[in-house]
Amino acid sequence: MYLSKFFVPITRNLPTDAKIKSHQLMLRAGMIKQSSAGIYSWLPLGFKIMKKIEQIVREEQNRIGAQEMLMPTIQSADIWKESGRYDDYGEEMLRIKDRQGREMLYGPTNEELVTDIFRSSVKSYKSLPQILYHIQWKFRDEIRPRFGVMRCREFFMKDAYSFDLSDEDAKKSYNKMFYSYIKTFNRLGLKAIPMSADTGPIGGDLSHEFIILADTGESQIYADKKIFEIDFKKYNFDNESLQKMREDFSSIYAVTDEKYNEKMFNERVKKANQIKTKGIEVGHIFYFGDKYSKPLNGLIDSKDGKKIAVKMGSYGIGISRLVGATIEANYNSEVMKWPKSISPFDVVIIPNLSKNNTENLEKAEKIYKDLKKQNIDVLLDDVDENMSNKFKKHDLIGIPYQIILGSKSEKDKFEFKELNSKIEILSLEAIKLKLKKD
Ligand code: P5A
Repeated sequence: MYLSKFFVPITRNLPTDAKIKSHQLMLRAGMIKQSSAGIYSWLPLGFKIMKKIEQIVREEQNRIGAQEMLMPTIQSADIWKESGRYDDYGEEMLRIKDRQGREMLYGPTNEELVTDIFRSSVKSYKSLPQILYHIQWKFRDEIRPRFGVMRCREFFMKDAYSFDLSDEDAKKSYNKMFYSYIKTFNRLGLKAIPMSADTGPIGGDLSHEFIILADTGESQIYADKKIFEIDFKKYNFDNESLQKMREDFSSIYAVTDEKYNEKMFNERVKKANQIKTKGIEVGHIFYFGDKYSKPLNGLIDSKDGKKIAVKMGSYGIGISRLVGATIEANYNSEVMKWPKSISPFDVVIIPNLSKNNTENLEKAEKIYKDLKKQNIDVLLDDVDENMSNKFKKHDLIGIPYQIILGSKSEKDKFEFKELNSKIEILSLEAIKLKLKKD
């Protein structure tokens, strides 16, 4: 992609309500544009990053045997009346009437709809377990949408739903998902801490939030540093090992302010290990048994012929929120550096084009073609502007590697820079190796 052709409306003008760095950066770098309060258009740069996040989430869901589907955004109010949540959900639900006067709503979540799909197709324990998921827009009419994509009204979520015969089996599904979340956030370059949580409007008695540390987060966090030493790679993908992993995490102190107890924190965590900061909830998982299957008649024949309500859990990841959360975790001193796994491009070529330097542009185009052939996703900054402006712009776009064609470049060697590190002078072959190796 040539930057001159790429639709990235970089701007200096910020609305006064852009209070946190991710919101400011996303607007400045032309990643999103607000269309009304808490509702955003995703412009090409922001959209590309969000799609990369979505793909990693998808791969890790598929890996544990969850199956992707797609449910609509608009739902009938009837199933919500059956579950009893139509009234409970309150003002956050956007209610709509169609031309026949039927009550509809823009889905804030999908427990009811997926239970309806399940009850009409699955009858026997032989078809269990099942995990279904989709990645779809949700709408919650938040009273105070704020912080850009972090707390908005329309947002993109991965939501998965598990169906099991017994509580015991359902906890196995829960453990698989717990593991999958740790792995997913790790691939996104984030250190997420699982914390046992309250269940709110989703319900149930077992729940974990996955929280990343950031001083602009909405929840206050108290945790023991040791939690970062747990390495998910040492656990196998069998239930015994996954249960052990969940217990290992639970054995280390990590809570949000709702569950905080100062005395216990000081007793259990030595001073040097105490983390007291803010955090952002990027995922939330729930086990609620038959809370929805019972009222909605999601029944299955068990082995002994009895009809029992299927045991369910639901598992959410805020995909659009993760774009903002990743920025909060990685944007420092005016420089954004995307983790390699979700960077909008693998590398950017920045030729010095001052004094109409066509030679540098030609060189850049040659490198561009060569890297493209190797399947490296490359951006060429062919915009005619001075180098200092270019660098400022790329500090916002955040591509982690730069090839600079400037005064220090030699005939076959170029300046290669990893953001926040020193420049090296390298041949194109050495650069390719670097881009591959990391
Ligand atoms: C789990 C999946 C649920 O909705 N039902 C289906 C369950 N959980 S949740 O915690 O309410 O939401 C899951 C994740 O979605 C993100 N999220 C938001 N992102 C942006 N703006 C919002 N207003 C918003 N609300 C929730 C969070 O990442 C949350 O963990």
